[in-house]
Amino acid sequence: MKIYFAGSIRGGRHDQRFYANLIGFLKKFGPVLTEHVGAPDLLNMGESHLSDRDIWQRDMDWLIQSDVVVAEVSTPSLGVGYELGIAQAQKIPVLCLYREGADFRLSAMLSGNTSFTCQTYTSPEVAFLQIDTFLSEITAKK
Ligand code: 6K6
Repeated sequence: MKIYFAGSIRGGRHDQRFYANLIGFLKKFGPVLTEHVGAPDLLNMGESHLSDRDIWQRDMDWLIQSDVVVAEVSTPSLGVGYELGIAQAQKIPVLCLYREGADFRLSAMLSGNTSFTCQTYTSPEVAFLQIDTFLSEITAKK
């Protein structure tokens, strides 16, 4: 199962360490194509060796070949919202994880979207359990 993990980059990196934890957990289920989203050195400046056009092309190639998208959506990000719209158009199952008490309210475009599974978590363990449940259901349907 190819997994596309989406998390904020230019939207803000304060959840980066948790993204890395989530990616580590997701790797038990299959390759995570976007492992760099959890990298501590990505910072807000970007991957300097790639142009924005190269980044977009690479990410779109990965997104359309992925079997599932898992997004951490506590930090609002234009890029993550865009990726989720593409995933919906491609009929790729999407799990959105939102931290209870996050600084921003989750967009109704995600929480009100019946094509997405949106879960609120209170601890990393709860988020892991939600991932486990979601991916097991996807696997069972195949
Ligand atoms: C890194 C840091 C700043 O700019 C970058 C460029 N590098 C990116 N590398 C890989 N994926 C990216 C990059 N920028 C955006 N994305 C994709 O959009 C990721 O898959 C994230 O899920 C999402 C983040 O979007 P923004 O709007 O928060 O940057």
